[in-house]
Amino acid sequence: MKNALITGITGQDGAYLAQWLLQQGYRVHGLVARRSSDTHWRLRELDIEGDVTLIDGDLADVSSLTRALEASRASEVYNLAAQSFVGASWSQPLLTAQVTGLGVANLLEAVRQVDPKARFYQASTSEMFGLIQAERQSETTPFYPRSPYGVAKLYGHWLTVNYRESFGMHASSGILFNHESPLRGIEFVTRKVTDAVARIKTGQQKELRLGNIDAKRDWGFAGDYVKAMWLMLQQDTPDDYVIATGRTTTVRDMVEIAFRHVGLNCEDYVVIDPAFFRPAEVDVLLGDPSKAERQLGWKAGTSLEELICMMVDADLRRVS
Ligand code: NAP
Ligand code: F7E
Repeated sequence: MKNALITGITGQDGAYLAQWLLQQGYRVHGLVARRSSDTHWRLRELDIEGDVTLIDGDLADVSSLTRALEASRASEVYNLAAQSFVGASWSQPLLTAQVTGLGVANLLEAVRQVDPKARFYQASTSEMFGLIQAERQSETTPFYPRSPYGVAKLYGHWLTVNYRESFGMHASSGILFNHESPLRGIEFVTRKVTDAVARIKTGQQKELRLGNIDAKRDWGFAGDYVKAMWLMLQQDTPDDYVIATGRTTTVRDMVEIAFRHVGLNCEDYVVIDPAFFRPAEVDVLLGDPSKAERQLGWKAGTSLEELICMMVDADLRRVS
């Protein structure tokens, strides 16, 4: 039986990845940062809280990472922990640098010391493309991050490449485009929208305040994307892969899909609020996942319409 360690197991991707690895027969360990209130709701929703071993630790504390690696005896390490909300990275740039950026150095160093043969996955992001340098972004497109989050992730990405090249580590980086699910955090735009649609439909909310609805994103389903992470670590050779659907849609159109699903017209409820605009925006993202299709045999399997309807239905169940 293989052991895996997931940092960020209480997050959206961590929960789905834990579920997937359990289904593959792994013993799953998760690093959990101390919080004053409970953060295990996603593990409970997937009904796997009792099936995983949780280990206290923080990406900012390298001694806790060393202990977690020793305790878990992990042969596969998935680094999903991060301050992952782009909006918050302007108000907390140093924390974002420390966790999302330097945290990767802490974990790579801990892996190198405890078991340099362990396979390592880094959660890189399409935010690194930022001000896009090509219409479709692939593994060879130059980066131009537009937020402190994107900058921190770029450091983690290049450090992963560097540890692979310097020390021969099996370290891979998934450049994942936006992926969503009913387990998405409420601050991200898709879940903010689907939660609001459910509340408006049931008379618990009157309006939905949004920022730049002209932004375009390549949105997929998180449940599909975690399988790509696992596939990367099953390859003989470590590498970097873009994971995306290859379709881009405006926030405006995504909002329309959500309202239409419950028979409402979004124009009656959406209010544009400057408070939700960002100091610098990523206007459009569109991934080219052909390398992942070719080498991993991975392809996105859920359309945006299916995804948004799945999220609205889940939020309707929650608020009813
Ligand atoms: P998420 O839901 O925000 O989860 C982040 C996880 O990191 C949570 O479990 C959080 O714990 C944990 N964490 C935060 N600070 C930590 C610290 N100092 N030490 C240890 N754990 C800490 O993010 P996600 O959507 O699942 O994304 C997973 C990873 O993929 C992130 O690295 C994200 O940046 C990256 N990514 C996401 C997307 C996307 O569209 N979802 C796309 C590309 C890349 P708490 O629950 O206790 O806060
Ligand atoms: O914003 C616009 C906003 O916060 C999407 C993270 O998982 O994906 C995510 O980052 C777009 C942006 O995600 C609101 O300006 C308009 O253009 O859902 P989001 P994100 O910033 O793309 C990447 C790949 C990651 O790696 C990140 O970790 O929607 N937008 N109005 C809004 N966004 C929010 N949050 N709230 C609004 O009211």
